[in-house]
Amino acid sequence: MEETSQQFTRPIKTGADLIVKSLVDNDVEVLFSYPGGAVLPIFDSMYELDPPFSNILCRHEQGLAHAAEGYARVTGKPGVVLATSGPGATNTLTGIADAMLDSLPMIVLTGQVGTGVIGTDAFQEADVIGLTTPISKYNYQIKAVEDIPRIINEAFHIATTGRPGPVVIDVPKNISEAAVREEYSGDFYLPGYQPTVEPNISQIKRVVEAIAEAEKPVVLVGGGVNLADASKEFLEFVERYQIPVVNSLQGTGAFPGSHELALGMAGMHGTYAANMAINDSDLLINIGARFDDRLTGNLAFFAPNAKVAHIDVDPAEIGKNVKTDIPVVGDAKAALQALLEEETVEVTFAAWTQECLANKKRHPLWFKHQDERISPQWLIQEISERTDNQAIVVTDVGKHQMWAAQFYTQDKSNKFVSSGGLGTMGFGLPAAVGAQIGRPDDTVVLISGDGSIQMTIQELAAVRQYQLPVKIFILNNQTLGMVHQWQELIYSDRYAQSVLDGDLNPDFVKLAEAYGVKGIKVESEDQVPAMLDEVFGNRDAYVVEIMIPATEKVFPMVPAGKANTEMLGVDPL
Ligand SMILES: Cc1ncc(C[n+]2csc(CCOP(=O)(O)OP(=O)(O)O)c2C)c(N)n1
Repeated sequence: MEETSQQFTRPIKTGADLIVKSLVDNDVEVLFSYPGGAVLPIFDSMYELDPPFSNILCRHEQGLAHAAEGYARVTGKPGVVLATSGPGATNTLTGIADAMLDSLPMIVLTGQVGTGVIGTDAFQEADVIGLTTPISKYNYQIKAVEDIPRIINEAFHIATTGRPGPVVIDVPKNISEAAVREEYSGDFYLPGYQPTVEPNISQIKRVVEAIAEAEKPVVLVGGGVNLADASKEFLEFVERYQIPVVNSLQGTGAFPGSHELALGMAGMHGTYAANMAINDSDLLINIGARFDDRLTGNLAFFAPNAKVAHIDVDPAEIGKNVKTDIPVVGDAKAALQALLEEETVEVTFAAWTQECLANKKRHPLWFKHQDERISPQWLIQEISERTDNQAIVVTDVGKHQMWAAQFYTQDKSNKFVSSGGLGTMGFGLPAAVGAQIGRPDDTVVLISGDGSIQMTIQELAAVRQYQLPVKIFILNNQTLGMVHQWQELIYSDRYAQSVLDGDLNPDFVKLAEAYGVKGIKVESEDQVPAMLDEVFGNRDAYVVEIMIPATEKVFPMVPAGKANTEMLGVDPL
C-alpha cells in the first residue's frame, strides 16, 4: 500500500479504486470519458483519488472513441476510453470497429449493470460482449474484483503488442463498488497469445534474393510502418536499393511524400504512376499494408507479373487477399532492421526507376481553377506549403479525404490521421481533438466536409473547453460529395439524398461562434491568402468554411470492380 499512498490521497478501497490504480500502473496519461450511472463509482473514485492523468470529456461517446484513436495514431500509445453501460457503450461501437480495421491500440472500459441482473433487460443494459466480439481484438467482462489488475494489464498488453487493436473491458457496477480487502496480483500468463515480432531470417534472405533477381521492383508501404515507428529504417532500405515506393492511405507519411522515389498513393484514387508501377512490376514488396480492396482494385488484375513478398505482423493477413510468394511474419521495424543487416546485393534499377518517374512527371495529379472559385486541391496544397509538409493532418471521409491524401505532401510519419478501413464520416473532429491532446505542440489541421463535420460537430465544445488550437477546414460543396460523384458518374445524375444546398446546411460560422470558436467563411481564391495568414498566424482554434464547387471531382478514379489500370480522369478533362 506504500506506493498507493504516495500516488493517491487515500488507500485503495473499492474495485473502482483498483481500476483507477491499474490505469495509472499502465502509464495512462489521458483518459477520454463520459459519465453515467453504471460508471459513477469509477468517476467518484477519480474525483477522490485525483490520479495523475488528464480526463477529457467529449460530448458524445463516439467522440471519445475517435479522440482515443487520434491520440493513439499520433503518440503510438493506447487511447483509453471510459463510457457508461447501454447507450454509452453502444455509442462507442463505431470507434471500436474503426480502430480494429485501422489497427489502432485502444482500451475501452464500459460500465455494465450489476452481475445479479445481467440478462434481465435491466435499465441501460446492453450485451457489450456480444456486440463487441466481432469488432474488437479481445474483450472481457470482469466477474470478480480480484481479477481487475490482471485483466487491465492483459488488456494493455493485447492492445499494444502484435497487431495493435481495441480491447474492451466491461465492468459490472457491483464489481466497481465491491470492497477491496487485499492486494491482488496483476501478473498474467497468456500462452495462447504469442505474437511473432522477430521475422524468420531465412524468409528475410529470400526477400533480398528476390531483390537481386528483380528488374522492376516496387515497395508498398502501409500503416504497419507508421505503427511500428519504422520510417527511418524504411527510408534507409529504400535508399539502399533505390526502389520506387507507393503507399496505402494508412501508409501516408511513412515515407516522405516529397522524396524523389515517392510515386504516391495506389488504388481507387491513387496516382497513375503508383498504379502503373504495381501493374508493371516484377517484384512487389508489401510492408505493413493489408491489400485492402480499395488499394488492389479487381484482384484478378492486380500486380499480374509480380512475385509478391508480404511483411506483416499479423499472419492472418498474409495470403488473405493476394497470393504471396515470400511470407514474412514480423513487426515492420524488426523486419526492416533484419533486411538492413543482410549484406547489400549489387543491383541497379535505374531504367525502371526512370520509367516510374517519367509516369509521375507525365501524369501528375491535376486540377483546374474554376473562375475565381476555390479549388479544394489548390487550397490543400497551400495548407501543405504553409505548414512545411509537417502538420498533423486529420481528415473525415469523402472527396476531401482523398484530396487531402493526394495534395497534402506529408513528409512525416504518424501525422496522417484518417479512417481508412471503416471509412467513418464523423471521425475527423474528435480524432483531431485526440491528436492535438496527444501532440500539443504540433499544428493539427482537420480537413472535413459539410456532411462529415455534422456527424460529430458537438466536439467543438471539447475544442473550446481544452483550448485546442485545431485548424478546422470545412470544404463545403453543399453535397455529400463522394456519393454525389458516384451518382453523377455511375447512376446517371440521379442525386438521391446527397444534396445539402439552400437551407439544408447550417451557418457554420455562427455554429462555430456558438461554441466559442472563431469562424471565417471564404468564397473566392483571393480571400484565401489573408485567411491562411490569420489562421496559421496564431494559436487559436478556427473553423474555416470554404465554399467549393459541387462539381469538383476526385480523379483519377478506378470504378468499382475494375482493374487499377482502368483509371478515369488520369489527364485533365
Ligand atoms: C457514417 C457514414 N455514413 C455514410 C457514409 C457514406 N459516405 C461516404 S462519403 C460520403 C459523403 C461525404 O460527404 P462530405 O463529408 O460532405 O464530404 P465530401 O465528399 O463532400 O468531400 C458518404 C455519405 C460513410 N462513409 N460514413
